[in-house]
Amino acid sequence: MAEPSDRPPSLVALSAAIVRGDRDAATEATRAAIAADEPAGSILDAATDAMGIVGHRFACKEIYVPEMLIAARAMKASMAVLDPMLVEVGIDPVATAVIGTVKGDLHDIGKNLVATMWRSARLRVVDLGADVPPEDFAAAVRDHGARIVGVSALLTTTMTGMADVVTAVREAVPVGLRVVVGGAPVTAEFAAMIGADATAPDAASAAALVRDLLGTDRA
Ligand code: B1M
Repeated sequence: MAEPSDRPPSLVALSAAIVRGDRDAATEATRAAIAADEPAGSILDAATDAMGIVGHRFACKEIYVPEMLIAARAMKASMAVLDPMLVEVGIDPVATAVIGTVKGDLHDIGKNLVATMWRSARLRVVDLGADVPPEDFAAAVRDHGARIVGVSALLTTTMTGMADVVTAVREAVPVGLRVVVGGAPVTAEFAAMIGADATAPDAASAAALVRDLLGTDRA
């Protein structure tokens, strides 16, 4: 991965646009990066790093929630342009996955990236959105015949709610359902403690993980 200082101009422009929350400039820079044949992974890295800078500034009280929100909108605008590059449309999905962000948690950018990477891994993905109560996860895995359920959390205060999701989905589908949890505060120890099957640190690893869990080449 290129160090931020070595990045080509379109990716530097993309990061800067996201950090200052300029949606139009973020869209434009993403298009420029694609036109310049930058790999999708590099574009994703530049955008994700920008959100890291935003988080750091928030933690240092240099910016507040409204600025974080407009940065998130700029990131989403960029991802909307990048999405088709990340998703290789699978003709025959190998399985269905349900994904959502845990109750009380509004962070959905990372979850959306995982959903995109899972689609690229030939899963049919039912995205429940953010702030999803355990019973909605349970109903969705049952109704859609899901083999994978993904639960995301970004807050230390909401990650504990993942345990309730694990309980609820295992009651709904006692056999054959694989539970994947993730998000910045989630560790392998925590995942094991709440009875999840696995965790992944980022969206690309989450796609590799489902390949392993489902035992498929491309899934
Ligand atoms: Co908030 N926020 N936020 N925020 N926010 C963080 C998470 C924080 C670390 C910022 C900070 O203090 N430095 C901090 C959490 C501290 C903590 O709990 N330890 C924080 C806080 C405190 C809050 C509020 C409480 C602030 C307040 O109101 N005072 C509040 C909570 C609201 C709520 O949820 N109830 C809040 C609100 C918001 C916004 C709504 C303004 C906005 C979210 C908008 C949105 O998502 N639509 C926001 C944002 C943007 C952030 C930061 C800046 C960026 C998050 C992000 O999108 N990152 C974040 C700081 C940071 O992350 N450095 C911060 C980019 C994204 C690609 O990464 O989401 O980590 P990430 O996803 C990765 C991996 O984690 C992983 O793969 C993804 C892609 O590679 N992954 C999975 C994620 N889910 C996965 C699931 C998997 C597997 C992997 O399997 C299923």
